[in-house]
Amino acid sequence: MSENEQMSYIDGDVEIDQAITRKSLLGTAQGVSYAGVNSFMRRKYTKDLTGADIVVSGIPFDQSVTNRPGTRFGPEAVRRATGQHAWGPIWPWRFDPFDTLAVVDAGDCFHDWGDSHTIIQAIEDHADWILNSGAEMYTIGGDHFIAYPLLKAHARKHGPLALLQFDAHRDVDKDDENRIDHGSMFYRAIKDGVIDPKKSVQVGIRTMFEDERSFGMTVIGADEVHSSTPEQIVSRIEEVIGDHKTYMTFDIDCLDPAFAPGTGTPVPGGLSTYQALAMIRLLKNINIVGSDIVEVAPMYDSNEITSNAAALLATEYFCLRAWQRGARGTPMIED
Ligand SMILES: [Mn+2]
Repeated sequence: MSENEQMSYIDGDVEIDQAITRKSLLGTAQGVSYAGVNSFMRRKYTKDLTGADIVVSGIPFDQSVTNRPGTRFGPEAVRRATGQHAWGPIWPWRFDPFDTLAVVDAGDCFHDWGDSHTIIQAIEDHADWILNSGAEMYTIGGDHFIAYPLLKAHARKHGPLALLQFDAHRDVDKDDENRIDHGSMFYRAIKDGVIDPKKSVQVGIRTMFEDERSFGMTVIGADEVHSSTPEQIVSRIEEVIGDHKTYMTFDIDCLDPAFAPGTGTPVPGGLSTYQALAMIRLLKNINIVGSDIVEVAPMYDSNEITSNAAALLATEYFCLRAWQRGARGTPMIED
């Protein structure tokens, strides 16, 4: 190989390892889906956030779960699964969201695994670093507790937020501040004033909680999702949230275990992947300022069904955000 050919590997337009070889933050080059340096949708893997519109990062924390652990492996698995969707234009949007949005993968948040109580500060510091760069965050969990420090950091920047939560569980158990539990953090978020419950919607719920008060939130059960169209559910979401700044959190256990077996607290009777994708696709009027996807636990997965679903839900989110910033698809060519 000549010196010039070797140099082409650092010019960025190669078919493997774009996570470390790409120069532009925009665009998607063809690449192999099964090999190479792992990064979200083959975006640049870097701690340099300059010029990024949205920063993807992982929070591999799973020490607050009530049932099966393992979501510490979620970020790695979801990143790997996105490789099979990073080919350019995305159906049915018909555009590449990364032609519009500059997105980098900033790697994972570090915390001391021997001291769970440092997780709140570690995530807040990590989130502040990203949000202070001017970029938005997209976070891959990790168990759902991570949403609490993420919401705190987002509320510092934006004020009290509307929460749009896709989940089998409401996660509003009353708790004191010494506990780290993935079933109580939205109670804490309400109590702390970081989310506005009257502007918040929980979708896909199918479990009871100790205290069945709504705390002012709008609760849309899985049964209602099944007996409605995605359009009907999204118009209810719009009625509640209006143009309020919104944080969207997606617990993969919102999906039925048939569609997402790889999670810690699966609950049958949930949404299909299609129902969730269709709703995200319709959130065009929601003023989203940050989002996450949590609770993917790859060791309970089967044939990567769950990480693949999470990868496509994330991809759909980026298409939605690109559309909100003006991206439009090219029409199908008539012959
Ligand atoms: Mn859940």
